[in-house]
Amino acid sequence: MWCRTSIKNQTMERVSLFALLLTALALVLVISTNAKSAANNIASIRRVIVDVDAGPDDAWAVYHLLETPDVHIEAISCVRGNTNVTNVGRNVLRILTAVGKESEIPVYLGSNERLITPAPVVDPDSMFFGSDGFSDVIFEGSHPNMSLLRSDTLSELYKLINLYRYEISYISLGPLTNLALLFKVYPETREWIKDVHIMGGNRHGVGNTQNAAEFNFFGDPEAANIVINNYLGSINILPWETASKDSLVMNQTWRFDVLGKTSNPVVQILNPVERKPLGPEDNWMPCDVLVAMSFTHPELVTERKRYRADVELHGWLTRGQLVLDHANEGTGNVTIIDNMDTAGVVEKLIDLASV
Ligand SMILES: *[C@@H]1O[C@H](CO)[C@@H](O)[C@H](O)[C@H]1NC(C)=O
Ligand SMILES: *[C@@H]1O[C@H](CO)[C@@H](O)[C@H](O)[C@H]1NC(C)=O
Ligand SMILES: *[C@@H]1O[C@H](CO)[C@@H](O)[C@H](O)[C@H]1NC(C)=O
Ligand SMILES: *[C@@H]1O[C@H](CO)[C@@H](O)[C@H](O)[C@H]1NC(C)=O
Ligand SMILES: [Ca+2]
Repeated sequence: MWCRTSIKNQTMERVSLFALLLTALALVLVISTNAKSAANNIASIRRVIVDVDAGPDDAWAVYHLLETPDVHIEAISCVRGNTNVTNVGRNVLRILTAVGKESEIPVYLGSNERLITPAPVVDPDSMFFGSDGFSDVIFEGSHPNMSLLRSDTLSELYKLINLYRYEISYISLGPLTNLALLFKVYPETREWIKDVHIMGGNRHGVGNTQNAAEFNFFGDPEAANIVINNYLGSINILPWETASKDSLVMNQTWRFDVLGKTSNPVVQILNPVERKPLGPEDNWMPCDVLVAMSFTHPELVTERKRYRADVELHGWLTRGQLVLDHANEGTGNVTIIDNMDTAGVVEKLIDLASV
């Protein structure tokens, strides 16, 4: 609203108008410099949602992402896999608490069951990482604060993906149930997620859970099928055959006497968890951290090929198998990571353990 003013007031107004202009100019300068540096920051920050069934290898992956300066973990979502979702949440909090980030990064409890068919009944104590996913190791000191675990999972993940459209990478290190649910409940997310990185599936039909199925894909075959058939961008998959390559598994001497000899609090937690399930001849396979590193340092990937891909749901012997269209190699939105630079991976692991 405009008011009438006296002549005296008009002089004063001119003076203050000049001051106002100067202030405005200064403000514009400040804002534009800030906006520029903010824009630089935004361009260099890589936002991720990490979906885990932790598992010590998930823990290594989360820790690597936490310690990578240009990566920001927007949320961690838990899914049943190595153990039930409550235990997964506890294991994630144990790692975050060890580095003082438990209040900084939201941890969501996701699905505790397959989408459609019931999972085969398994004795929890027969699981590779024990009934609690951390080899049932008894830890000294305080317990993680379980009240930090949140259950408004899908709606909160959707809010993040909507807020940062085309900016968030989704890194999936367990069964794909949460991401499949997200695609079905919030179909826009099929487009808005920047890219998807998956540990799971197989390249040559080599299984580790069934003859032809890998653990994470067999954990929820329908979910894997939904993700691969509905996502509109590109999917990077590090399959079981790559994770179990001789050049990418490490012997126990190296794992515990070299990598493990550190006061780093996360490595201190993971040492007993990883030692317990290994037999004398077994090697250490850090599957999930390979996926995390292929995301943070794509230059470590030395061999990759593109395919159209699908997941077998009906096979009598092959349910859960990742099936590649070999005849059309080089086209399709699924990139299979076939190999990584071992020396580079080892160097990054040593850097991480010595933080
Ligand atoms: C997970 O298993 C633990 C026992 O290991 C149990 O206390 C908890 O209630 C279970 N959570 C769910 C969601 O089944
Ligand atoms: C546990 O977390 C809840 C939720 O953030 C918080 O209110 C509570 O104070 C925490 N408890 C402890 C012992 O830190
Ligand atoms: C591959 O992704 C593009 C968008 O990046 C999409 O238009 C296309 O339909 C996808 N192709 C397949 C086979 O999913
Ligand atoms: C274990 O791996 C390290 C590093 O690759 C190697 O130097 C060492 O000889 C290996 N030890 C055994 C017992 O295989
Ligand atoms: Ca995992």
